[in-house]
Amino acid sequence: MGEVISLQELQLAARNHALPLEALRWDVTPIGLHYLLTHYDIPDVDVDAWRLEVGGLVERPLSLSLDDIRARPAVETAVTMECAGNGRAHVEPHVVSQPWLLEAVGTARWRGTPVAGLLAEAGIRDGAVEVLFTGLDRGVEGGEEQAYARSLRLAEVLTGDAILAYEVNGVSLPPQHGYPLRLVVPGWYGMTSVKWLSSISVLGEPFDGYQMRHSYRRRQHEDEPGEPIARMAPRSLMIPPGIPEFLSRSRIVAAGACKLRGRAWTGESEIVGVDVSTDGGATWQRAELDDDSFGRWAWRSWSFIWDAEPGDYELCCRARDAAGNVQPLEPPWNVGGYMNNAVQRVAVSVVE
Ligand SMILES: Nc1nc2c(c(=O)[nH]1)N[C@H]1C(S)=C(S)[C@@H](COP(=O)(O)O)O[C@H]1N2
Ligand SMILES: [Mo]
Repeated sequence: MGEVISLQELQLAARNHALPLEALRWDVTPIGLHYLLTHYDIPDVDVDAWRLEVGGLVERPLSLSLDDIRARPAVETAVTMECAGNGRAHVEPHVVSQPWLLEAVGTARWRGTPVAGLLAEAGIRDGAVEVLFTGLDRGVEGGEEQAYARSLRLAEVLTGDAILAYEVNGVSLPPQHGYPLRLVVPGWYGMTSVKWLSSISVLGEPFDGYQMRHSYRRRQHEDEPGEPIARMAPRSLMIPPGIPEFLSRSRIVAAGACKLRGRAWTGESEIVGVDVSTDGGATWQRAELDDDSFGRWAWRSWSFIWDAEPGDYELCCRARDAAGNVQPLEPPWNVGGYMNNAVQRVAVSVVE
């Protein structure tokens, strides 16, 4: 941990907190412990005046109050959400932005109405290719004043499980998570799930706003277009065992059988296994993967019994998916420091 983080990065980190790793113990993250990422300010919303405008290439434009949306067919989905910048502070050379280490993730039960149903009611017109979701929050980024806005391919919206959520874990959305209404796109990195939604617009051309054209692309040089970031790559995390040393957060564990527990997720295919290493990734053993009990879009729990003998160790875990992807040992680099799913490393001293 020798990298230098600036006061500007600390300012971002203080506003946008991560999941304390011990909170991996809950299947559904208590909402105050779910990670948070807000590019600009949390907007001040007068819910009586607020409307969701649905327009663009539709037969019947809609203007809906929160009560109108709450009266629609409802679904509740447990969704693991992760920021695309998770892991950024570990990439070299250093990328300046929100300096996530590895815990920008959480799982929540989002309740709302399916986006596909709302669009079917509005009626999609010929020539539609994308759906644009715009938030109420405004700021300046890359020199451009903008409202936070992201688009999705029409087919993705019509065939996917995206919802317009007004509740999380059984309560109204808290201000920081998008009150009164947000988009939640299961399986995708968090930037897709636009908070404080104000409008949905069906477009005949791909949207080229800042958050699509410039941010959230994987590229090796500033001047190349790169690949848009979409679904979450496979990743696993463990609850650090034992107790922490205050400053380094390295762990002290009593010798004997130690049950390691964690979570694994992906937005691309399916997690098929998790491996654990006690020697920094030189050798691996299979962990026990639990049954997927809270749905297709939520993380899976895993455990591993470690016979801990006195000494110093570096624990690692790695997830494998059905397509044969496995978490790398070293952080991949790109301009934005996105999608770093390199294995977690936990320094542990085992004592008698
Ligand atoms: N309107 C708006 N939506 C937004 C953002 C934002 O800054 N403004 N941040 C995005 C990013 S980058 C992430 S990772 C997720 C974080 O959601 P959370 O804060 O509810 O965890 O929200 C996304 N939706
Ligand atoms: Mo993010």
